[in-house]
Amino acid sequence: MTHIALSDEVHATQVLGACPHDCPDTCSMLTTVQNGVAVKVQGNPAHPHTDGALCTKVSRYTERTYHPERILQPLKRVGPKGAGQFEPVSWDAALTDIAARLQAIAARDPQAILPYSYAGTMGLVQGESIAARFFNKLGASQLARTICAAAGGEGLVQTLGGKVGMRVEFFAEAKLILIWGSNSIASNLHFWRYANAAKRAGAKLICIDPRKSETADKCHEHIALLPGTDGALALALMHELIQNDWLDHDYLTRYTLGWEALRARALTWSPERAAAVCGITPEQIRVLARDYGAGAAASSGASTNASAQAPGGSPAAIRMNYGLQRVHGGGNAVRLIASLPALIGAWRHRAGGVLLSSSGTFPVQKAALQRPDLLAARTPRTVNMVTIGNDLLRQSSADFGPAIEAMIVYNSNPVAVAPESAKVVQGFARDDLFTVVLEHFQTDTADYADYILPATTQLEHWDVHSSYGHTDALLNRPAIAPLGGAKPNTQIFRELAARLGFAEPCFQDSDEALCRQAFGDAVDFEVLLAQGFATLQTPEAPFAQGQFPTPSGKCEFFSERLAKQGLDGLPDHVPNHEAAHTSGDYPLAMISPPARNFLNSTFVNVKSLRDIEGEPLLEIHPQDAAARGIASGDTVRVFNGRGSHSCHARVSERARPGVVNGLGIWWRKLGLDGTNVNQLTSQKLTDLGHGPTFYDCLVEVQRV
Ligand SMILES: Nc1nc2c(c(=O)[nH]1)N[C@H]1C(S)=C(S)[C@@H](COP(=O)(O)OP(=O)(O)OC[C@H]3O[C@@H](n4cnc5c(=O)[nH]c(N)nc54)[C@H](O)[C@@H]3O)O[C@H]1N2
Ligand SMILES: Nc1nc2c(c(=O)[nH]1)N[C@H]1C(S)=C(S)[C@@H](COP(=O)(O)OP(=O)(O)OC[C@H]3O[C@@H](n4cnc5c(=O)[nH]c(N)nc54)[C@H](O)[C@@H]3O)O[C@H]1N2
Ligand SMILES: [Mo]
Repeated sequence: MTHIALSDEVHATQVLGACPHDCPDTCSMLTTVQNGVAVKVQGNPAHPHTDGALCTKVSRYTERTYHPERILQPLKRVGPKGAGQFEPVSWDAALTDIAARLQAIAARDPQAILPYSYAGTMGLVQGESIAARFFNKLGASQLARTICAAAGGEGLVQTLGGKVGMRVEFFAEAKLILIWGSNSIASNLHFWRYANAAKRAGAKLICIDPRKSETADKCHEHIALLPGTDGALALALMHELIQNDWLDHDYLTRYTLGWEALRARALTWSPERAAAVCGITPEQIRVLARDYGAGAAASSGASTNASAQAPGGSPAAIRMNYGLQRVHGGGNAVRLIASLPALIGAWRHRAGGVLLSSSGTFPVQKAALQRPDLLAARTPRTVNMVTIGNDLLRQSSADFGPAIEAMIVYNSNPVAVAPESAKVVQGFARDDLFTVVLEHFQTDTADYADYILPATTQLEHWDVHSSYGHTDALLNRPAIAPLGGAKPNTQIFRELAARLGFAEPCFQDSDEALCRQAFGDAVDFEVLLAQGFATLQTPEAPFAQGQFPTPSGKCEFFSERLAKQGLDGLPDHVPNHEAAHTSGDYPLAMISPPARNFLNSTFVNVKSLRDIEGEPLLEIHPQDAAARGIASGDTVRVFNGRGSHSCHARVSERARPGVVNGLGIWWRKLGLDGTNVNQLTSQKLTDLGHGPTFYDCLVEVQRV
């Protein structure tokens, strides 16, 4: 904490914090506090990845924190479920009643209680620490937290051995960057800085994305493939690398597993075959392969002594993001793309390789934070958060276990973000479901709560953060006292634990103590206290000489672990559940990627940001619009067998023919007809990891 004298009268303090949001950038934040009021948040100039700049939305964090609609006292439902009618109650009355209700259910079967949380805050303390201890001690159902990254994460684990990859700062030295399934300018702005530096130094940037995004605008080339066809594209790239011998044979021999089998499969994927699947031209694939293979082969080739730094080399780097794995074959697609750098030996350079997530680099002491030992001998069932729509509607059965009777929601807004909203809403509307929502605002989910409990924001509590886009740990100190009656998630679960008679001392751990437990001795807490961040010591080119954290230590093209599960050990192109052009009724593929000024459904209620986004829109290509008599600004109905969602059309070449883009994730109640895009998405799962398939969704569009 530093004290700065603004004038003789006003004394301001600057408090070091961390942006809590679900974004790869995990910025270091500086909050200026005057007389106990946070007046400004800004990026910490001393943190290299943040470089003194926050994104537009988080710059408005004080507007969000002091929002007149912040929930600052416990609320109890007085109207019908979903009507959003509540009256204030005391903390004591709320917690006593909640504890009694949970105790009564737990006495029959604690698995009828389900926690539902995701990454409203990415903090390790306000996320799964005391909360996890509480649900473990209770013996509640476990939640599979799959809604974002499960398929891609599993793809990385099976191929590279973990959620690991290039260090983000070295993208600045790459000569070729493939930005694959990522709108970096919108969702990974601080990576874009490095990509832009590379571009200024002469690197070529290629964007692979069905949508002509803001990022595609700024790249040299844009390959607008159909959603869910990335695996086919990667296989055809391999085909070309093989045919032209743009391969690092030495790297393949020493550091990979299953090359012969992968080679044989790739040779069945000619550019012509893949182009027909991807909805692009064979020539686009050939040019991409030449850029990727020929440039890199020129520098590393089959040489055995290429150094990790490779001065003068032409390292090729791939920035994948999670956009490409929200389809049936997302896991396999990530496996194939993560395999590419090994073919050309790109890993030999620190500026070569691939990055999807760096989160596996962090030494998070999960067991210390979450205390699975509190389960004792019990092994509760696991419920997948993606299928909450179906699961809330399931009866007790031998197969499923007890019907869900209570949900405790924190750090998440499932009514807006989970797929197939009609079912999610029907489930949350059940009169026999007891729902508690810990929130800052009366979200779509909070509308269905029996109790809403006011939670603190990042300015009001302690936390520590890992990152999935860089390799620095961060600390967040509270800048201001909790507003009104708000309490940190941790404190709410401590008080519930006390009322349920949970006597273990771990329920008394303070937030600061939890911050210290999160990384154990692996991160120097004094450094975190002093500068707000601590850089992990990791190799510059982690896989220059193999050493992948897989069972074999090699890049596993073939995964024995998958084969043992009865799956294909070798990655392949897995077509969408709802492949475009196959269904007469719903001929358009809809994707619903993030809007730049929202963070999932967070910030949608911040007026200044909503004003920038305008209103829920569907981007549709001029051809598809003309065929339906649709003009920009028309109200359209987007529909399929799961539901219907109305919004305004934007006729735009940002959409490719055959694909419409419904940028998300709006609050349902702020939409035209009380729905959002998830009214249309399905609960079908991915090939690996049991993840969601938000972008594997066929629709039809009609002018209203
Ligand atoms: N401003 C902002 N930033 C965010 C978020 C947000 O909502 N708003 N969300 C955060 C979250 S939760 C996450 S998980 C991260 C990463 O979140 P991601 O969703 O990966 O975010 P993007 O980087 O925008 O990548 C999505 C891109 O993938 C494209 N895409 C869709 N389908 C396909 C496909 O089949 N193939 C390919 N190649 N591309 C496809 C979309 O058009 C879009 O441009 O971003 C985080 N950052
Ligand atoms: N159609 C479609 N659906 C999608 C996606 C998509 O691209 N398209 N993206 C998916 C992805 S990648 C993700 S990650 C999920 C995101 O889904 P969620 O993780 O549910 O994310 P948010 O919608 O941002 O909701 C987080 C909520 O947590 C609250 N919150 C924040 N901090 C705290 C805190 O400290 N305490 C408490 N109690 N609450 C807090 C916020 O106010 C907010 O309402 O959505 C998924 N849904
Ligand atoms: Mo996400």
